[in-house]
Amino acid sequence: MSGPLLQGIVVENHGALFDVLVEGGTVRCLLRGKLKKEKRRRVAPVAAGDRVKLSMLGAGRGVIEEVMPRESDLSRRAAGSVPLQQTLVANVEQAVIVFAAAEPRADLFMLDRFLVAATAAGVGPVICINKCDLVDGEPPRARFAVYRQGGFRLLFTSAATGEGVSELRETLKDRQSVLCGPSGVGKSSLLNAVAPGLSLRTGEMGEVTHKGRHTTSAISYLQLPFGGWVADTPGLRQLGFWEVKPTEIAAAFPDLAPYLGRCQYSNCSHRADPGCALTAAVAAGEVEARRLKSFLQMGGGKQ
Ligand SMILES: Nc1nc2c(ncn2[C@@H]2O[C@H](COP(=O)(O)OP(=O)(O)O)[C@@H](O)[C@H]2O)c(=O)[nH]1
Ligand SMILES: [Mg+2]
Ligand SMILES: [Zn+2]
Repeated sequence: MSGPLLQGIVVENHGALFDVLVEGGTVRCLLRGKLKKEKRRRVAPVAAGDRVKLSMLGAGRGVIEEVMPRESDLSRRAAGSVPLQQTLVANVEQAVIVFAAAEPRADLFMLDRFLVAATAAGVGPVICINKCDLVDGEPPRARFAVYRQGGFRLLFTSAATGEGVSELRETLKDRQSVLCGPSGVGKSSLLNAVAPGLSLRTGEMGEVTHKGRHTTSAISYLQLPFGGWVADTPGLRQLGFWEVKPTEIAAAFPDLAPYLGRCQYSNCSHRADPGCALTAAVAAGEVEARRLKSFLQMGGGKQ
């Protein structure tokens, strides 16, 4: 090792190599061997957003020696038969969950899963419905009303017309965020709209999993010209959970919260049980049947 350790922030991951932004530029780094051994159940001990210490090997090349403790960790279960934790992005405080009003029309069950993942990771969710130019007037707002009533922040945007873009810029300003959601909803287009200098590539296929073939585009952590950082993620078709507890699932369902623990029987399955407070709330029109179904699908009803 030569010289003192430099501090930096991981901005991109290319397989076993990590680009770290330090004062004066980017250093392409390997991991010190001891870091690889530390966490066996992880795909990698370092992810975009991590704050690290590194030593230089030569011009533009270095070795990550140390990873600072994380403030948050948005993880998923990596693809494959062995359960491995894959950190998508570290240290973000906010997740902007992007879905489209149309093309592709938002799958609300998938939106609920993203909300659970963000909430469980301690990352504050903001729901962003993009491509509002493709639908007329109120319908998208009505479709997502349950989320607003539950207390979630909602943005309605169009990268094509600029609708809601200044609101998104305000949301990202001076904060550390991740944009996540399925492929093709306009995440990269929105980032280009808030900060044209980023020049992100759009219209590409994100994560595609065929049998025996798995391509994953890199997650890049970008510095915003108006202050703040944002991670652009490739389309995540599914956010397989990493060890999410039933109480953490419940935290993403504020609309159901007032009824939890109020069923007649403590082992209530919330399906057709007598004295179930949740099914009664659905029957009374106080809770959406679809939200209850989503909650139960994720295993949220378990004691
Ligand atoms: N009509 C319309 N098309 C959009 C909008 N935002 C993105 N697109 C298009 O949707 C496609 C996918 O956009 P992209 O930003 O690559 O999506 P990503 O995969 O979520 O990053 C591209 O062809 C974009 O031009 C929008 O607000 N309205
Ligand atoms: Mg993209
Ligand atoms: Zn019940």
